[in-house]
Order: sequence, then C-alpha cells, then structure tokens
Amino acid sequence: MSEDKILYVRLPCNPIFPIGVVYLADHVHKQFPHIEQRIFDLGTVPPLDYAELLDKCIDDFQPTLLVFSWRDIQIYAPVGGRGGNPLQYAFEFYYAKQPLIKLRGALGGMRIFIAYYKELWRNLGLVKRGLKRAKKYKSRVRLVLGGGAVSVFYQQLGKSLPQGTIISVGEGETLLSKILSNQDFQDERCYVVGESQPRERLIHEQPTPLLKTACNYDYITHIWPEFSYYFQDQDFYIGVQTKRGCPHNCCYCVYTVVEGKQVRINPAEEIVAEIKQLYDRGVRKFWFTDAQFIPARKFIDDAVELLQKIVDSGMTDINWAAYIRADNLTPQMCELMVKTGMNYFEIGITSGSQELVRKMRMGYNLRTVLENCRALKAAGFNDLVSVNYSFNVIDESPETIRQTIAYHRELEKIFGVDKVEPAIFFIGLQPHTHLEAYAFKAGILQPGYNPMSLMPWTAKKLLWNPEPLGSFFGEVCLQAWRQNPHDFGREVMKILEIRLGCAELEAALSAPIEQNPPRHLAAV
Ligand code: B12
Ligand code: SF4
Repeated sequence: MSEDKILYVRLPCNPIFPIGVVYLADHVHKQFPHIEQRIFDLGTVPPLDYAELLDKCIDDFQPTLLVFSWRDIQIYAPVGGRGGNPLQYAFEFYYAKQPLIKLRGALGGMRIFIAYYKELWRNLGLVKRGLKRAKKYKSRVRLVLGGGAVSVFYQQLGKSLPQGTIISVGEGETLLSKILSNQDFQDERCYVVGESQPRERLIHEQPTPLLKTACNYDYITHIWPEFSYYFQDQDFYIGVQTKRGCPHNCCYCVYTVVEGKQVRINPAEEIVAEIKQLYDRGVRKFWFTDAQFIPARKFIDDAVELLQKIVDSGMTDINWAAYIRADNLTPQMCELMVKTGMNYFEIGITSGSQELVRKMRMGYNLRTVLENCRALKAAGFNDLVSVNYSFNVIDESPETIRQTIAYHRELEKIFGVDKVEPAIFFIGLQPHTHLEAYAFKAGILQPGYNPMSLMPWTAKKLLWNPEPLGSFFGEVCLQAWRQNPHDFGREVMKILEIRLGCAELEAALSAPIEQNPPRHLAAV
C-alpha cells in the first residue's frame, strides 16, 4: 500500500469545469491505483471561505503531495470580468477625450488593477498556506504547481513561490507519474524553485507522448465530493479533450507552444466512452477543449470518426462547442457536426483580410472558410457562430479594415445577422509568441519585462493596439460602448463601415503575392 496521498487544489476561478485536475487524478489512479487522492475545487467555494475550507480539507486529508492547479490569470478580453469590463476601462483611460470618461476609465481600471493583484497574491497565499498546513502533518510534503496560467507565466511565478515547489508547464500527467515513482523528472517540462532555473525555451520542448483513455468518472465522483456542482443546471459545458496540440504558427498564439506542435489524437472510442459516462449522469453539453478541434485537413478523418461514433452511440440530444478552424471542413463533416448537436463554435480568423491573415502566419484561406460556412449552413446549422476579430495586430490599414467588414457582411449573409457574433478582441500580447519576439525587435518591449504586470505603462503595450491606428480604434470602441454597449461587436462593425466604407469581397479574399516577405514577422 502506498503512503502517498494526493490533494488536488484547483485555485479560485470563474466556474468552469476543472477538467485539468480531473484528468490528472484519473491518470494517476490508472497508474497507481493504491494511491489515495482527493480533489478540492475552490471554483465552487465562496471567496470568504477559501482559507478556512482549504485548511479543513488539509486537516481531514493530510496529503503528502499537494497539486495546485491555476487556470487563468490574464483576462484582457471584452468580457464582464471581475469588477467590470477590462477592455472598456483601459480604452476609456487611454483614449477618451472627455475628462469625466477618462476618470471613469481610470477608476474602473484601478478597481481591476486592485482586483488583479489581490487575486494574484491571494492565490499565491493559498498555495503557501496549504503547504504550511500540510507540513504540520507530513513534514516531507511536496508541492507541485501547474495549469493553464502556470504554463504561460511559469518563469515569473517561480519568483513568488516557496523553495522546492515544482513548477510544471503543459500536461502534468507524466511529471506526476515520475514524481510518484521517485524517478528523475528533470527531463519533463518543469523546474524546481530554488534548485534549478527554467531551461532556455523550456516551453518550446515537446511534451512527453501519452495515450489518453476515457476518464473514469465513477472514480472521480468518489474522490471529489462536490462533483455535482457543475451539473446542477444545464448552463455548463463540460470539458472533454479529443486531441492535444496545434501545428500552426499564428503569430500571437501561445496554445501551440503550451500544447506543442505535434497533434495527439485521443482514441475516438475512448472519447465517446467518456462522454457517455457524463451523459449517463445527466450532462448534455460538452466543450471539446482542444486548441483546435480540426487543426489541419489531415485530421478531418479523425474528427469524422469521432462524430460518427457519437451518432452510433445514440446520444442524440447533446450539444457541443469548440474552437474550429473552418478551413478544414468537408460536406460530410458539416453534416455530422449538425447531426451531433454542435450548437456553437468560435472561428478565430482574427481578420477578414487574406493579406493580413497571411502576415499573421495563420495559414488560413479565407475563401475556403466561406465555402465551408456555406456547406455548414446547407447542412442545417442554424445556431450561433462567434467570429473572433483582433484588429490592429500587424500592418492594419483602412483598406484591410474595409476588407474585414466585407468579409463579415458575407458571413452574415450566410448565417444570418443575428447568428454571427463579431467578437472584437485586441490581442493580449503573450510571452513565447512570435508577436512578443516582434515587439522586442521593434523596441516596443524590452527583454526581461514582466508579462504579468498590470502597471498602466506595461498594460498599454501588452494590450496590443499600436499607433498609428491605435487611437482610431480606441475612439471607435468608445463610441460603440456609448451607443450600444450590449451589442458591442456589431456596433463596432457598423461604426467602422460608416467611417471607412466596405471593400469588395474579392479584395478581402485575395492577397497579392509580395515581392518581399511579410515585413515584420518574417524577420522574427
Ligand atoms: C478550452 C479553453 C477555454 C474554453 C473552456 C471551455 C470549457 N468548458 O472547458 C473557453 C472558451 C470557455 C475558455 C474561456 C476562457 N479562457 Co481559456 N482556454 C482554453 C484552452 C484552449 C484549453 C484549456 C483546457 O481545458 N485544456 C484541456 C485540459 C485537460 O488541460 P488543462 O486544463 O490545461 O490541464 C492540463 C495541464 O494544464 C496540466 N495541469 C493542470 N493543472 C495542473 C497542476 C499541476 C500540479 C500539474 C503538474 C499539471 C497541471 O495537466 C492537465 C492535464 O493534462 C486553454 C489554452 C490551452 N491550449 O491550454 C485556454 C486558457 C486556459 N484560457 C485562458 C483564459 C485567459 C480564458 C478566459 C479568462 C479568457 C477571457 N478573457 O474570456 C476565459 C474564461 C474562463 C473562465 N474561467 O471563466 C488562458 C489562461 C492563462 C492566462 N492567460 O491567464 C489559457 C491558457 C489561454 C491563453 N491564451 O493563455 N477557455
Ligand atoms: S490560433 Fe489556433 S490555429 Fe493558430 S496556432 Fe493558435 S491554436 Fe493553432
């Protein structure tokens, strides 16, 4: 019988199913069935009770290994985040001309700033508190930290954590296996605070291969008393991973680095077996958590196989959603998507200008995306599509904006105006991306900057909206929030069209071959 006892603590987070720790616990159970485990999800606990309930959980369970999972830190998107809309406040502060609006932005920004640092320190405090408490019972307790946010900010977080903390990047399954079997784990994507420095380009190392089998939810319910929290109402999309990795190189994206360029396909029958277990517990909504559900054309067959197996399983009343590269669809795929209940998807084309899409190294053919969207509509898709546009990433101009409008209007013709939601983002510059390298080269950022900093002078650079068009976009967004805050994306499109007009669709779809390679990123 093993003496190890593992406590997984998911740090506070907007309620989103903690699929990461669920998969870790499942993996450990399959490898080491005798090890006792427990999941404690602070996402389901009211903030005032965090410390007390964490203490109680540790007192009851007395773990020997503490696994802390931290999902998100940086929220720049225009969502009603903690304490308001961060993008709106930032833009009011940076771009508003009227002093009162500027002041509102400053105050709102200050609230977000305080909430952000409070959360950061609170989470670090919870980790330290947990370790101290656990040491009361087991002096040799080990602490491991991982999760989405840690994968992105692993270099910075190490500075604030106790000596000996193992900081992990990307998937943690094989790291935990090695720790538990007392093997050397230094070849995993991790480092130990106080003992080793993160290796140069650690995050770019390929993850250790892994065969993913269906998560055993009987076991998970056994070690996680609050499991049913996410099933009480049908609002939640429960995460199911169908593959891991993305081969693309989009200039601003960190997923391809965190997950790796190599795509691992989880076996279709295992995925369906996992969905079925959740289905039998009443779950009807699933989010395929892949960086991309169909990362490239060569993975279409795998996606078809999976969806066909879902059809064959008889689960006819489910819905699912995912990030979809809509350039990789076929008519058969479209039919299966509709048949299996896909009721929402996000296409991250970023721009409706083929020229810019190429410059951002996204590998998208916008004409194909349109053709496939038509096929999807013809197959009966009648639900919501969110199209993510990030303006002003690189070489944006009035003409490329006009092209984006033309492209968006075409999507509206296909799906219906009310069914296509333009999600207007500005890129939050992330470490380890090509865009970061470009920002260094262009002197916008200095190596050694702190990507977690929310100080106004750093945040302004990280919330990527450079001049000469930065102030123009600032003004347009402010106008949109003023005029129609509840339909911000569509309002932005409307204002841009009034101010700049709309290009011919054909101009949006064709990118003239350049004499010279893309100006900025090719050099990076
Ligand atoms: C799918 C996804 C979503 C979906 C989630 C749908 C759902 N119902 O589950 C949606 C679209 C809703 C979403 C929303 C958001 N997301 Co998101 N999302 C992702 C994505 C692509 C995959 C996450 C996932 O579930 N993966 C599959 C599971 C199995 O993996 P995992 O959770 O990462 O866990 C593994 C490892 O992290 C590791 N691990 C986890 N914990 C631990 C602990 C230890 C000790 C160890 C060793 C290992 C370990 O092992 C686990 C198993 O392999 C990631 C990017 C990425 N490629 O990782 C971003 C990501 C997690 N999201 C991120 C963010 C910021 C958000 C938002 C806040 C964005 C926004 N502003 O709106 C929102 C809000 C989410 C919320 N909490 O409310 C960030 C978080 C980091 C950061 N920058 O702060 C990420 C990393 C993307 C990024 N650009 O940086 N997201
Ligand atoms: S943006 Fe999407 S397609 Fe591009 S690298 Fe990231 S996950 Fe892959």
